[in-house]
Amino acid sequence: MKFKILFATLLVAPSVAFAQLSPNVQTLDNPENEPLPVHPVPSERQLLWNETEFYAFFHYGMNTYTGLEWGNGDEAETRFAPTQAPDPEQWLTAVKAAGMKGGIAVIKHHDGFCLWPTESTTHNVTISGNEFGRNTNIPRDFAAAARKLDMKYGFYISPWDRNSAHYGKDTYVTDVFLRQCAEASTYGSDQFEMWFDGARGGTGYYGGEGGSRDIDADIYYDIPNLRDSIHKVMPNCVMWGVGEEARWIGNEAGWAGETNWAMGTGTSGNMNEWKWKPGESDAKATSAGWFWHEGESMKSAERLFQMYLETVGRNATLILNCPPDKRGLLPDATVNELQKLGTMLEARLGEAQNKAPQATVTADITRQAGATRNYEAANLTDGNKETYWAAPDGQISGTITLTWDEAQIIRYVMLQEPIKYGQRVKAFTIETSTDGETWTKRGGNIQTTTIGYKRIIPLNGSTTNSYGAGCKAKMVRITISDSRACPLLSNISIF
Ligand code: FUL
Repeated sequence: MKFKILFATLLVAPSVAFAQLSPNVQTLDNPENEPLPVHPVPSERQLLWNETEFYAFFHYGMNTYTGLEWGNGDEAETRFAPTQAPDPEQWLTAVKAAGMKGGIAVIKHHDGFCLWPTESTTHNVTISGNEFGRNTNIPRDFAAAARKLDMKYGFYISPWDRNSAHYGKDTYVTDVFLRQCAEASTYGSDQFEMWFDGARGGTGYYGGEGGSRDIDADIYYDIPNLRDSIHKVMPNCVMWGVGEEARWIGNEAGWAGETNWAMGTGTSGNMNEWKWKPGESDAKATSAGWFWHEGESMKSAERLFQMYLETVGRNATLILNCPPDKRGLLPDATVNELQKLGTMLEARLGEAQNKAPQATVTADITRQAGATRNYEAANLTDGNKETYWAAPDGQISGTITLTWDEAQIIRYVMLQEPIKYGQRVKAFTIETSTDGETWTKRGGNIQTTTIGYKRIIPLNGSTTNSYGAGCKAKMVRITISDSRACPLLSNISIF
């Protein structure tokens, strides 16, 4: 009997004691001592998508010439008559100067007019009003320009089609809509996002029949099938909106919640949702509609910078609409303001301004290193997105301190979590000190709750007037006080 008990104790006890004493020790099945992910986690394509951060929306088409925002579908093709050759390279060059990494071009809006020579409908550029119109092929030229400029690109193809006689019938999905998606993909299988908005039908021309046609989007468009087909051809293409791989941020005013989870819906998401659905904020750079309108003006670079802080700086992506005019070009005022925005972003948040790499970085706790990688605080400022600082398992807090030899004037702190392990941090604070003894909390009343892919905190607590005089600091202390599992950070930048 005694022998039996001893044997059982020997068998069980060592592993229990071992686990209690050093929970982070490398094990055979986890030689790198990597932290476990907290679910949900993003797919590979969602990770790549998030890195695009800031990109443009180009609403151009029949509405540019009719002055409408939602064409009825009965507009004569001849009304599409650009006064010059539409030039997507000019569009993308201008937004690249603003710091954008890509763009999405509307190639068919709700009015159904297709901006390429499609086989799916006669309502397209081939019978438009002039030579410039008839030679237009936006998906072809947009994809080519993006590749030339080393930018990402995607298309907006409206599922709702107010022109088509087939709309509301099965033939629309198979013979018109899916065909259009397939045709668009022939201009390149490297689209990073396709934008399918939620418009579910309503009144329209419908081949002359008129009336109202309403559908249930999920069932009618056979979304799971569409998503699978798209991924087969374009493995890195995120299906926005009805595709459920990225979500609408809940407003068109260019802001996300200060708390913003990559799960759930709306401005703030929901920590407890099971699906990874990061927020995208669609907003207008101009004063009127999504399409170009006579007399509209461009928002100021300062206002757009604020939008950037309130979207990209709050764990969302920003898709900023810049509508081409009747020439098929971005107006000069748009090009100029975009250039100013780019200069402003470089001066305020450009890598050359980052003061974190010159600081010494320490953490109060650090996860034990694995066979070939460590989780030290120095990983936070090494400019490598694959390395990160990690706390040991079982910890839900941690403090990181950056110290410079000389005091610095600073205005913004940028934080990033390595989101392939899930979004984890629930609360943090930022403090500065000039002597290491007295600490001042920064960020005013901004809720320092979530971080996610990227969070930018203006230290003066204002997104409308964030630049200001800055604050003097010899040290910055970031304290994570709550997290869904041991906290991880991949980057700290300080400007
Ligand atoms: C919405 C559309 O109805 C608007 O016209 C615009 O294209 C916007 C970006 O998406 O769903």
